[in-house]
Order: sequence, then structure tokens, then C-alpha cells
Amino acid sequence: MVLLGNTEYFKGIEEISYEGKTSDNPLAYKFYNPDQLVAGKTMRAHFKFAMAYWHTLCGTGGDPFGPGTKHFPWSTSSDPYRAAEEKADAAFEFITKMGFEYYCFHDFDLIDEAATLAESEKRIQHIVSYLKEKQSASGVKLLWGTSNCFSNPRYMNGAASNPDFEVVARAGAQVKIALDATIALNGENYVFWGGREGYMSLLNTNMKLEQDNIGRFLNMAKDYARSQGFKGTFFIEPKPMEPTKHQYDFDAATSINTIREYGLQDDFKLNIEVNHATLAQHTFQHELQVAANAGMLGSVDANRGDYQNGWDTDQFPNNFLETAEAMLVFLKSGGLQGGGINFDAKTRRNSTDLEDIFLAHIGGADTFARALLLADAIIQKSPFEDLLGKRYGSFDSGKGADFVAGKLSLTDLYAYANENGEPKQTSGKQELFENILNQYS
Ligand code: XLS
Ligand code: NI
Ligand code: NI
Repeated sequence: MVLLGNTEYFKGIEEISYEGKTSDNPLAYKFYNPDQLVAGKTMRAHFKFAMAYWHTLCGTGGDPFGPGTKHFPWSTSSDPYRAAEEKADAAFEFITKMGFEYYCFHDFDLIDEAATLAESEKRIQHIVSYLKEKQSASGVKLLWGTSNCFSNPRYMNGAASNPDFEVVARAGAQVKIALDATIALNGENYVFWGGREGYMSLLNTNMKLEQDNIGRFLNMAKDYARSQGFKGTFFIEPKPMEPTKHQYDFDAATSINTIREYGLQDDFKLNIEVNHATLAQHTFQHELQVAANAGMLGSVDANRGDYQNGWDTDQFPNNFLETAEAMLVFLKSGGLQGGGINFDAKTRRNSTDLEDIFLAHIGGADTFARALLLADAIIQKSPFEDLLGKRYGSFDSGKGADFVAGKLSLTDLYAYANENGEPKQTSGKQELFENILNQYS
């Protein structure tokens, strides 16, 4: 059902439906078939696709070299309350026309921040009750909320890691209000992305105090949300740099350490973003695997970087072969715990038609769907799993199995090696694995 506000913003675009690979309709899904079962679950349930409020409704294409290029027909009112309602109308029209079920926001994506904390809170409360009505009328849900503690100049030295307690407290107040909003909207999760939680120079930084303060801050936020009845999961979203030179939650492994060091492992998991993985010199699938190994694969921010530069370009995903490698990890680790696939991605600065926002999300959803189908076929039909099993077969029986069971000592290894001579050479067969990926695509 398409839910409209007073105005229809995306005129001429109807609900996007699945038409299959042979369709030439650019405004149709070619691979994302929401009700299709893959590995025992519908595609809709596997992915829980979400629209990111900030890029889709707020990002007009400005960059360090020039202003925005996109003339969005919403948020035109000079009254911040009305402008926010228009944006919410556009958001829900878009989400329902896409056939998505979820959205994600930062507090001040929803409505402009005011001059005082009290007025800002009033604004948030107003738009939250407006969104609440839109959610119950449409069935659209909140995947996660977060607070923007990085754009306002007051956060130039960080938020929870700020060297000044005044700013730390201000960030705490903002997070409390964002948690209240998330809880009021039945948000399923809450994200912490520490945009400026890091440093530019170690010369002026007390790293230990800053990191301990982040640990205290996250515990306070968790305790408060739980006291208010929040049952969802908290996610840390790792990113190595940008805007800071060095961000504390550098990558999945580093963030898992943060979670464990500050005793947050029962409440926190990770939100893995593709372009953040590549900025950290990892692949997306590497980060998913690290998170899954720790039981912390919570959610995904879907996008991609650019092979020729190192920025967080937040492009929509379009490489299904690469994404299939990630979907292998996804399927084999049982999917996401609590989260979904949030398109933290933006159309290019010169993609100025409103239609482009649809085309981009369709492409992203189709890329994930095609990749999921490929990964499932590889697991179910190809020799892939057998080959992988064989590669580690020496641990299945004999001394190898004893080793895995923790029954051997170093002197046992010594004795075994002495008896058995030089190990035989065994190929890793990487090219064969790569060929299978191609063959089943
Ligand atoms: C920025 C991050 C941000 C988070 C939410 O690079 O991806 O958008 O997802 O604060
Ligand atoms: Ni990002
Ligand atoms: Ni993100």
C-alpha cells in the first residue's frame, strides 16, 4: 500500500515490483523478489532493507568544492516543523513505493537542530509523534536510530571522547533524547558511529582517558535505554578514519575489543559498512567474518567505495560477484542478529533526477539479491563446501582432531613431526574457488 501525505513527491513512480531478469523496465526489480524463499527464509526477511534518512532525504550533493545540486521538493517550508513533516511525508512515500519495510535516522536528519537543547528536544518530540502515526499507517518500522554527534561545531574535538567534560555532558543529553526517540518509535536497534571519536594528533591527546570515557559513556547509554524498556541491540559501527585521522573504532576487531574491554558484550554487536571496511584496508567479507566469529554480526550499512581513491564515497552497491563473497559469510553465519541492510549510500552529485534515487536503491537491492542467490547456489550445489572441508580435513581425525580438542601439548607436536617427516605440499586452490564463483553466477 502506498501511503501519501498531502503532496505526492515522486510523481509518476508507482510501487516497484519484481519483474525478473528479462524485464527492461528500469523501475522494476530484476533479482529482488521479496517473497522468494532462499535458504529457508524470504529475501525480505534475510535483508530487512532500510532507507537511510540522511542520504536519501537530506543529501543534496554538496562537496568540498561546491554546493548541493539537487533540488528536493520537500523541506521547502521556512517553518522547521512543517519542513520536517514534508520530509517525513517524502520518506514514507519513498519507502513504501520501494516496498521496503525499514528506515534509519540520525536525530537531526528528522528535523533541524534548534539554538537550544530544550527547543531541539521539543522539535524531536514533535516529529517523533508525526512519524509514529506514519509508521502505524504504513507498517514501516525503524531499524535503528542514532544521534549526530559529529556535525555541530561543538563536537570538533569529539563527543564522548571530548577533552572537555562540558561537551561530553552535552553529547550525553543528545544521546538521551535520541534514545527516547528511538524507543518511542519502537526502534529495533541503536547505533553508535564515532565520527569524531578519535584524534588528529597524539601530541595533544590523552588516548587512555578518551577511550575510557567512551566506555563509560556507552555503558551509561545502555543502562539508561534498558531502564526505559529498550529491548533492542546496540551496534558500534567501525570506521578507521574520516573525519578524524584516526578513529578509535577502527575496524571490526578493534571495536570488538572496545565492546569486551568495557563489558558491553551482552548488549552490543557491530554494524559493518562496506566502504568503512575497504577504508580500513579490509574487504567487506573480512569484516563480516570477524564480526560473525565473535557472535557480533548485527547489521550492515550497504554501499561501496571507489577502487581508484580512498574516500568514503558511499556509492550504491553494484558488484554482485564481490557481494556474493560477503553473502557466503552472511549465509554461513546465520545472517544478521537483529539488524538489516541499510543503504548508507548516495546517488552521485550529478544524478539529479528524483527517479535516480529509486534506480539507485533498486540496483542496490538487486545486487544483494543476486549475490544471495549465487551464494546459496554455491553452498547448495557446487563442490565448494566439499573442497573447503577437504582443505581442513587433517583436523577431522587422528592427531589433528586431538589437537582441535585441546588434547595435545607442544611436545606431542614435536614427537609427531619427528615421526612424520617433512609435510607434503598442498595447494590452496584459490583459482578453483574463484572459478566456481564465476561458474554459478
Ligand atoms: C559515516 C557513517 C554514518 C553512520 C551513522 O561514515 O556511515 O553515516 O552510518 O552515523
Ligand atoms: Ni560511512
Ligand atoms: Ni554508516
